[in-house]
Amino acid sequence: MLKILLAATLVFTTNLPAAAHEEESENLVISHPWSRATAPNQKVGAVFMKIRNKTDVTDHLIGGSTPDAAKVEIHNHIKDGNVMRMRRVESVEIPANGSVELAPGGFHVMLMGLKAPLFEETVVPLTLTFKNAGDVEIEAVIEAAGARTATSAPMKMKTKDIMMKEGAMEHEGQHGQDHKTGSAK
Ligand SMILES: [Cu+2]
Repeated sequence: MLKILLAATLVFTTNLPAAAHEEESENLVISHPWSRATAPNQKVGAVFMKIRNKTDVTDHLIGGSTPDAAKVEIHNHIKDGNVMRMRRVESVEIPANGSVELAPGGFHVMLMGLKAPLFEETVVPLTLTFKNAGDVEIEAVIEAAGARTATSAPMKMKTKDIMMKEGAMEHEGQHGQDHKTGSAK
């Protein structure tokens, strides 16, 4: 536990570039696109990000594609009684001079028919298609399988970032094990 706290301090001061991962096009800023590592037999993945519209015109995310999956859809989560269900939607509106967050429990970009598992600390290249802005290329960073659930996010993200630091990994003999323990707290 002490080790994790120390490493967390390190992250705040030295790991800013990873946290600030951002793609900027003429019209849009897409901040920290990310997804979760998948199990070998898992055929779908969800990509999350924040999209900011720098223009005076409303835009819409209407689709996308990736070489790593057969198909890309835009989904939302809706509450059906006590159950959260995913539903395909036509588009996500990005207000003029505003932003929208694609996050667990809400809107996401769904990768259908993954051709290979998504491995932690790799990236998925993704082309997003917008009504006004056209195609925007991004790379989603793959985080740990359980990273950032709908209820608790920031601490888990930091725990994961710790593990990306070479120094931290050298100290942790059983990297995977320690990570699970850390995330669960
Ligand atoms: Cu979905």
